[in-house]
Amino acid sequence: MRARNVMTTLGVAAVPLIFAAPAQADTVNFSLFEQNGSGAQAQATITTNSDGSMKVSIQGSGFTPNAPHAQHIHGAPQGDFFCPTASADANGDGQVATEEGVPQYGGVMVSLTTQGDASADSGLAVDRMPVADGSGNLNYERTIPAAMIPEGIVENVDNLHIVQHGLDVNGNDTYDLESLGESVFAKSLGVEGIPEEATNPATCGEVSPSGGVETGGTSTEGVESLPLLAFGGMALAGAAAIVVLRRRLVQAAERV
Ligand SMILES: [Cu+2]
Repeated sequence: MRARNVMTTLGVAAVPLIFAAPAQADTVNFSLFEQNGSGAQAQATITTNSDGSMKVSIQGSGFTPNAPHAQHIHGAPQGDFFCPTASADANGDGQVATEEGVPQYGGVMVSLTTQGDASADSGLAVDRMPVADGSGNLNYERTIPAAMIPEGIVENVDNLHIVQHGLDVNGNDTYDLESLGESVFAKSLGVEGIPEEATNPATCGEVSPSGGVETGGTSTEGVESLPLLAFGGMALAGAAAIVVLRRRLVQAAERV
């Protein structure tokens, strides 16, 4: 039985024990493979610390150069989510868009920002997301404080996965509207004119098979209740948050 199932069985009574004996420092490796033909790939390491913080390191290549790439830890502590397969391409356009991937990869648990807030609320904070260099390499390292990490995440890192967004379908080294048009996801939040290229997943990674950790099943049980918002947290966002989001996305689009 997997560790998280044991925790579920123990239920509420186990909670004081979890707080009394925080997890030891532990390192979990992730292999991120390309999504949507992005040509990008990455290796990631998450080290959970005894103080409840989490160091995340990512080294990737093949990303849209000089462009910000939103990246998140997706899934749920006890959820059975996984990196999307081609079956998630609901409209058959050959791309698993952000909103199409949600039922398989789950919502955002942690936004892998470079500074400041790292909650799901910062899922689209592209001004605080890592930017690939001129050669398309993307390197990221940050220790995320315990206070920014939802309960249950540190103990269940091996059940989660990492998604990086933003790709260049037509190979012109920028996000544009020509190949995929406007982002359906951004538009669903009231943000017009953002390229779909900027929001579609470029990589997704589960725990490396070489790490000897079970990588989870393929059940979609329970996903029906998920909001249709892959970046997570934005379902509850008010009008003010949408305005901020629009500004951030427009700035990002202008920058690239
Ligand atoms: Cu994401």
